Amino acid sequence: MQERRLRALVGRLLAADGVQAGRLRDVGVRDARQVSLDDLARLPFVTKQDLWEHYPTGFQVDDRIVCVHGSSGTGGRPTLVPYTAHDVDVWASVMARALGGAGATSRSRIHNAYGYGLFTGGLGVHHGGMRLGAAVLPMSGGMTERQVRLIADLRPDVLCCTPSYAIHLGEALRRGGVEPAFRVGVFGAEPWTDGMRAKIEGLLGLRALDIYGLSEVIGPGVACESLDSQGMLNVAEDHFLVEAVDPDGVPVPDGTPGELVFTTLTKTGMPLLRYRSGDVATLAPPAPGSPRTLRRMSKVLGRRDDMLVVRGVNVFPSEIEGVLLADPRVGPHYLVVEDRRERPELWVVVEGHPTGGEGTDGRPAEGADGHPAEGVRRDLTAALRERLGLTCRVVVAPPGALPRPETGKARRLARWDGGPPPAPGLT
Ligand code: DLL
Repeated sequence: MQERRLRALVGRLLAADGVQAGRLRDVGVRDARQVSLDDLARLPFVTKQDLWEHYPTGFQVDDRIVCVHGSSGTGGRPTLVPYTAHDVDVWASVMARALGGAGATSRSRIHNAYGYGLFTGGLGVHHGGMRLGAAVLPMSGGMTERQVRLIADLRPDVLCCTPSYAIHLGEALRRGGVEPAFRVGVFGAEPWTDGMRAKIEGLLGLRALDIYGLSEVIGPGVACESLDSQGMLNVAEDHFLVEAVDPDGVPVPDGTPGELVFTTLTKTGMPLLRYRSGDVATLAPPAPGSPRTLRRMSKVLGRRDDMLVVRGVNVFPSEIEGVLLADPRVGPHYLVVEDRRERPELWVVVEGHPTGGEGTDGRPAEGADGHPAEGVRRDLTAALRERLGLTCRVVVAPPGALPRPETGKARRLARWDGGPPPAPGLT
């Protein structure tokens, strides 16, 4: 089926005679019937740069467009994605599948706090939830007090939002004395670790699953964990063929981290052949013994362009998050600052836990000067050095010092080239 769909896609691209048709002809593809799945690795890539160069609609190949989505994207440069009615139908079906795999049913109430708008999170969950026959509460992001109120009144069983907003909402529910009835949460749109998963599950009393997607490919629903997918995400490979490649674009074996490359087998508005996502993950076959036949991807390990190289050491922000979340004395909000002013330094700003958590031995951790924050700072510096092989400058700020993402994606990485520091406590 994938091969049949790949041929149909190549046929559509050649017939439209756009940018991708030219590139296919450059590698000798003139007839879609020549193409097999084994040829994939010799077909041309598409990159974000290509989409920017042909902004706004240079990759559109069908004029029956019913809506447009996109992302504000890196450096404020938007990427726009036109959808046909067929694309929206595919989207609804992969999202319904994702929600169903997470245990949602036609009797579910889905509290949807992903942003509605150009961003695909809100409307993606909306289409999928309705396709499933569930009741979707289109909350969008922000106005947290109102969200707490509706969670108390309507008692939804499924929560959909970014992981950082899940924590924010969980803290607000706790403050308001509301005990939610959520069974499962489907969280994504930004990187998060298993440490963050444990925090969210503890705070909200639900099973926290990861959903992945990107506007260029369709939005959320490209891949999603299910209750039985053993910590990996099932890729909707009947619609989005996935590969993982090294920096030279050569496919890597299963289990080796590589940049995810997607081919939208069934899309018609803006179909993409071998789109380089920039997201790094590993791939794996279906879980052994599982009735599911889809290949799986790991959680996103980082972005190709997010990898920091500090004094020659390669650092993914997710590794830092792993260390921070393992320490119960600090809260889940943090900011990593790449200081590029003179000697390259990595700052890690954390917040002390509001409840003044304890050291691993159960006693409050105190430094040489008897100040609890000093003990935390010293321990985190040591743990980060151990994990990353790099000495970071750790700042323990008071609870609430870092900005909270009410809407949109969490900002956990900042670059400091000069001017005022991007967080409190940096010198
Ligand atoms: O974030 C689509 C989405 C909405 C996914 C809601 C899941 C839930 P964009 O705004 O185009 O689309 O951003 C896509 O976000 O390339 C990744 O770098 C990152 N991303 C998305 N999901 C995850 C995830 C939506 N589960 C970009 N883990 C992608 C890590 C993610 N990163």
